[in-house]
Amino acid sequence: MFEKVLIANRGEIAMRIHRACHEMGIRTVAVHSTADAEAMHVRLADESVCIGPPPARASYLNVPSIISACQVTGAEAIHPGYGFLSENARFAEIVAEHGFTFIGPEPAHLRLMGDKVAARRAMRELGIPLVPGTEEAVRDAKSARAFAERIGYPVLIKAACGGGGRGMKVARDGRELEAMLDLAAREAFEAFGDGTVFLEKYLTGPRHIEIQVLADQHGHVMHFGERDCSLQRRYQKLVEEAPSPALDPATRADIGGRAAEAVRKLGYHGLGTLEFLFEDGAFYFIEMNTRLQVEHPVTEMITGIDLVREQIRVAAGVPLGFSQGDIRFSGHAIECRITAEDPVTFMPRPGRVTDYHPPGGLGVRVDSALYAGYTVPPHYDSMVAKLIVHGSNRTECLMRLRRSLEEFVIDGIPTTLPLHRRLVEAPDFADGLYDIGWLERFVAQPAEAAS
Ligand code: MV4
Repeated sequence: MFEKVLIANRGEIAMRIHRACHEMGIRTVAVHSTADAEAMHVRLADESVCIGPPPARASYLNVPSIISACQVTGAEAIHPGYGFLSENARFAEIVAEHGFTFIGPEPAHLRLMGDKVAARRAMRELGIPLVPGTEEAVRDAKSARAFAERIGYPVLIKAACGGGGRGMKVARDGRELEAMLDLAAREAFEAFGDGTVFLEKYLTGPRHIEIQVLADQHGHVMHFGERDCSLQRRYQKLVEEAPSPALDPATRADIGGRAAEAVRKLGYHGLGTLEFLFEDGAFYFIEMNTRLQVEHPVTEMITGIDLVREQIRVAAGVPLGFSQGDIRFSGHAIECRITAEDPVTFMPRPGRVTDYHPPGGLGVRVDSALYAGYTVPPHYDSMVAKLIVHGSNRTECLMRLRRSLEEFVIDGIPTTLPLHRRLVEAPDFADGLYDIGWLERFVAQPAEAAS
């Protein structure tokens, strides 16, 4: 096992990784920008290195600085967390070229899943169901139109290098499709340096359900069931839960088993998530995430397994110490992402936290790097805390969530806590009756009119 790990991230996820490391007897190195000198992840780590000025490009994405920090501190491995360099194949290669271990999959798998056309091809060949769509990139408007006529409108134009909703456009007929293809390609080129686009049938009211998988370097793969991440707004998830209110145990075992088998055949190592759209009882693969995800705690809460510890162990080459049959799903978990934003306009509102009192008690977990007196810097993501609640069933989980949101105090900056408090009172949420469009409609309602 590693003796020292460098954590190439900040905030709650840097603390989450530190906690896993210390339980395993691994010492930690924090890296930070000048804006984060007072950050909790820096205070908690055994050592810290300043890697640059506030903009992420100059610090948390500064590869030479991060590699140097590894060299001067003698860390053996780098955990990239999520965002930043976590899915950057070139970074993973550079880490390996310098003799360090990247805690994540092989560069080839990062590259494969970063290309959505290639990812679709790989999954199709492995028998994973896909949204009907082009097998190759779109070459010209004429063939695109011919293809769209076959699968039927509306269709979505997606960027091959996109993901997370960036660079998507809906076309309702042939005229719209022709008008939007060039624009989509130009936007994709500007955003990702690659203008490759492809088409998919546009599903209008699906749920977003993802399967957590873990693979070691010895051919063992398992799944940890699903997370329902349908409660999103502008591609930002607000609430996630496990299990999904829409799945039964047989469906879970079936899609989970197929996802794990596909990942085994790919020769993939590490943690991974297969994202699906789920509509009318059918799954359609859209993307695979090759990193630890923000919402991993809901899976930890219902399985009792420390996914970060397992991720570090498999990166070190340790065989998995348990198999699929050992995984027991117990109860229900819900995560609320709390951001430093105006709860109505969602504009980021960084600033100084004057009071901070997280909730506690049985089944309540708060992953956050906040403390009273901390100033949330304006340079990074606005998520300041994750509240994760577990109950023996969904009803108990909801009761506990309502009570925890009541207790939670973050003063000095506006946060989305009031929105979450309103959300837990919504009958549709209580009944688990929502799709990916539900939250957008909910936040558009005035507070008093909310049902
Ligand atoms: C789709 C879709 C409908 N049909 N693909 C958005 C994020 C990116 N990962 C894929 N996304 C979507 N792909 C087809 N063929 C609708 C979405 C989508 C969405 C997906 C998951 C969660 C929330 C969403 C919100 C809007 C659109």
